[in-house]
Amino acid sequence: MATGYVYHEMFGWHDTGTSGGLFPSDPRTGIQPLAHFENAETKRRMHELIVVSGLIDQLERIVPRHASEEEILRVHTPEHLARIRTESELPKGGDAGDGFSPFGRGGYEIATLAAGGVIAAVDAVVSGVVDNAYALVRPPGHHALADTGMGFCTFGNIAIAAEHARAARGVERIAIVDWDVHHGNGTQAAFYDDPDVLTISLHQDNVFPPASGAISERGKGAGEGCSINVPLPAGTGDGGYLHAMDQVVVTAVHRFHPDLILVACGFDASVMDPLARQMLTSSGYRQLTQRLMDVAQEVCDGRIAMSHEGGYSPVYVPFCGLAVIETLAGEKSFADPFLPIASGYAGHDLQAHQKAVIDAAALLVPGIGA
Ligand code: 3YP
Ligand code: ZN
Repeated sequence: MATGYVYHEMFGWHDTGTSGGLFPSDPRTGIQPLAHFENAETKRRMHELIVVSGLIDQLERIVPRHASEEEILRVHTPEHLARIRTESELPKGGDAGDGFSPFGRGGYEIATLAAGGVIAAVDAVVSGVVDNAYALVRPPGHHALADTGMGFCTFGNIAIAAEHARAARGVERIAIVDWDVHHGNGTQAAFYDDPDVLTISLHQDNVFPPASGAISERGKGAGEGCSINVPLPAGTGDGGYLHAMDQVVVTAVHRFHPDLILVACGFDASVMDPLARQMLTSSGYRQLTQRLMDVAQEVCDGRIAMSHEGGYSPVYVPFCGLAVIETLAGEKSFADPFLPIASGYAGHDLQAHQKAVIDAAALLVPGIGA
């Protein structure tokens, strides 16, 4: 079993600057400068733990490349690409679209390396060079829409990689599972009317984007039934997430029978995250990954490529990331030192109000391809 791994130091150079966490700092309104939430450290520290733990020696290193204009334009408008490219030339860079998503000078090239890094991971999986792969990239991608970036995302890395798999590698059916705590609206929008791409987003109910990711968003036209949303209540822990995985994701993937599974892997559903209120532990992430691998083995010869999205706890993301990649690779190294505390929180077992949402989402599964 071989697991591919994409990382490049350049991803740490994506410069979101100082801000009041989310907003541009402004002393006149009391917003003191600090690092932007989406700064290099969570991801850089995850990479360094992968190296220091020795896991790196068990992985197939995949070198990222830049996505081409043609590849980006399969998902984005020429105007969006041109605007990012133009702002990238400015001395202080620009913003991907919503004012929350700053990038520094040269940010265009880092964003194309992120999208191309996910493409490289997908190529390695589809060609059989590796069994599965993890792309640890920045900036993230799942919020980006055809004509704008948003929510820290510049280009839709996963959507671009999925389109590449179909256009250049002959892959026909793709399931995209998004367990970032925020709704994967951009990925969903890219394939909303497409019956050959199933998108499933598990997210905290109504966090970001506002009013996005309701259970009623189910796809349209030929793609009706092929978008599934599971808006989990705040406070959902390992038990609730595993129930959603078993009742919705695994059954949906079985029914859809994809040739490839892509994962928008955010670690902001972790119990330590400052931007959301879910309770996943590294053990939860480990089990989610294992269950997805089991269904992937049944339907698509185990082909899974994951792409890093959010996750803002610089101390905990590395251990959650290690758990996911160890599982992909069938390895085990350092124990998560936080686990005794994190798994001791009350409420990890499935709660009735969580089950109600998950059971409602499970009713959508027979609508896939119906
Ligand atoms: C974007 C602005 C407020 C919340 C933030 C979410 C970014 C993220 O992790 N998306 O997956
Ligand atoms: Zn997120």
